[in-house]
Amino acid sequence: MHRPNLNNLSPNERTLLANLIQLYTTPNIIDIHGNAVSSGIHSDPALFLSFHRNYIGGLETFLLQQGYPQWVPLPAWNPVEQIPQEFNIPNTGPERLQNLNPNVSFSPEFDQENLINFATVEELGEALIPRHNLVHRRIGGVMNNMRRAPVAPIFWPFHSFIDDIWWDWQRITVVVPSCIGLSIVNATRLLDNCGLHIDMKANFYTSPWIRIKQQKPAPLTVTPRGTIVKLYY
Ligand SMILES: [Cu+2]
Repeated sequence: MHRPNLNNLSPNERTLLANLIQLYTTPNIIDIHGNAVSSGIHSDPALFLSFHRNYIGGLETFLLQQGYPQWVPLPAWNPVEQIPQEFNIPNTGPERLQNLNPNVSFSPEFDQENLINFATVEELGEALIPRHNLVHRRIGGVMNNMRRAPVAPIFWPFHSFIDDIWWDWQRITVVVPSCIGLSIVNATRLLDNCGLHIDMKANFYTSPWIRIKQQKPAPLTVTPRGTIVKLYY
């Protein structure tokens, strides 16, 4: 996790952050989400992640402009914890939040050490969407209105939390580049740059200029950083 926990901020800080979020969420900003929902982003796993990252990015730009770099990246709220009182917004009217304690855990499936079980960003997004939907439903009120959910300030730190899971996954995995046709020396350099290693033993007595014919894992496979790639020539 690289985003600070919303619940570790002081109550005053949370009040200020919630106010800034409300200042940012003009009808135009809400419409961006509404239109994205209409065009189906919640059923496209990869787009679901990238859309919300950009959407949060808009708020982060705003926070920087307003002079609050300490909240970039935006703090995250883990829905296994209570929604803090300062984020109980709206708390009146038909759109008010119904439940501050949705009590939805993303553990252990989405713990760092298990993220490697998701072979592609689509798999990760697909697994995240239903759990994410459950949080929206359990909070209720405007959070259960997919088009208008960003009206609730807690929407933003909640999506920060989801985004952090994706970020972790991106950090521990890498797409294996193709070394086919490269010399051993250039392949080593390329793999090094991606945080991958080369099986040296296989190539120890060979000229470093021999060209690679085959590799394992195959090009474009998602694999943990630090994986040893075997090259054949
Ligand atoms: Cu959402």
